[in-house]
Amino acid sequence: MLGLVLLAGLTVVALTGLLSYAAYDPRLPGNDTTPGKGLLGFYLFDWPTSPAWLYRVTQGAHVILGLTLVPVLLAKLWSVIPKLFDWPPARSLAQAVERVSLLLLVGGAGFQFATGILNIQLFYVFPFSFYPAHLYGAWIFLAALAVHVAVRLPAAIRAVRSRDPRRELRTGLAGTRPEPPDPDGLVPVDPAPPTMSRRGLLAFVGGGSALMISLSAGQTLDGPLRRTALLAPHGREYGTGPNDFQVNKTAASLGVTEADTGDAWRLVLIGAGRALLTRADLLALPLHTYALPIACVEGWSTEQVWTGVRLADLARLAGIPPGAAEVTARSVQRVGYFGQASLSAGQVSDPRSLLALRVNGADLSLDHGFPARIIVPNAPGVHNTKWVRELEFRREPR
Ligand SMILES: Nc1nc2c(c(=O)[nH]1)N[C@H]1C(S)=C(S)[C@@H](COP(=O)(O)O)O[C@H]1N2
Ligand SMILES: [Mo]
Repeated sequence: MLGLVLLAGLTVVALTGLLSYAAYDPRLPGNDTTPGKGLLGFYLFDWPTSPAWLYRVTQGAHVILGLTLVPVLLAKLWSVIPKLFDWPPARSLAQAVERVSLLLLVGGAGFQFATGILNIQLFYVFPFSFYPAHLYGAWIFLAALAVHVAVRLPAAIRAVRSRDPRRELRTGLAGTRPEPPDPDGLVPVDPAPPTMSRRGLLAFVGGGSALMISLSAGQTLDGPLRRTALLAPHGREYGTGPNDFQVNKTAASLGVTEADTGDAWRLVLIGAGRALLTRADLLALPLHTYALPIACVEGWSTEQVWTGVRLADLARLAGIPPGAAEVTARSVQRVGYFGQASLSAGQVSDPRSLLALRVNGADLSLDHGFPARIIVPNAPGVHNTKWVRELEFRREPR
């Protein structure tokens, strides 16, 4: 039963994770956090701009569901612990193959959960980059999972069918009997009397999972529910000002100063030619306002009302027709990661894609990217570059 829950849940976690990698658009210059991906990029596609909330849903599901499955995974490992240390390790070639796959399955699950949780908790303690490690780990785990499912699914279905769930839920500790010995040897040969009923185990694990959902979902749903997100590493309460919503990296933490962003700031617009624009020049262009979410890979998200110049208008100004133009946005930021991101022609030509100058009716605060930042519908948060210094438009290679 635990295995079947994990199979369903991890399938969704894996699919949303692979979608997240596609959302990063690693084929565009500078976006590839995993240059050595090789064949693993076979499924990449142009990440759409509609619906605007899609990445919010897929990445929220990835993170919340991952946390929710932690109690299930721990219970599953607990239930097979004696088998993990079986000796001799293999009695036949088939068994040797299965045990190697189990090593990759258990190790892979442990690695994926550990790196994912450390990353969303902002503990960057690993001596390697999260993005490639989590991607390679995913494929190793999925390959081992495929072997495991092929070998074990019939037994799992037989085991679930062998019991009437309603009757099981009515059986307390006194009526709980050990499993009869099984050919796989997962059942102890000489079990001690049970200390917990099966329904007790399910309630314990299910309760743990419910707790994980209730402590994490608030940061994806946002609004008043954000206060319930006790597992969120960022603040749980916003102020009431127009710029009072979650900040990922502050200007100070990246060494972005008033000098970089004050009166001397110019937007360098590169395309057929090269032009410099002041913030006043940008404010004099046609401005548009849209409510769009920021949805971070870490699972948190928040919708705000942005005002700015359409990227499509800036492409035209740069002399490249929108629809054929992709862009690389570079920040004034000199240290840290994520100081630049490239956007596809589809993203540039969406009328809701902005170089935002204002949010919720006020000028952007320095922490939210003043004087100008990118905001694109359905893009992962990391592509909404703050403190933009340069927009380089070029014809999409075809
Ligand atoms: N220059 C720059 N832009 C950046 C980042 C950064 O580190 N540097 N972080 C990105 C990430 S990961 C996210 S989720 C969003 C968050 O935007 P916010 O801090 O305004 O909420 O900004 C993006 N823009
Ligand atoms: Mo992010």
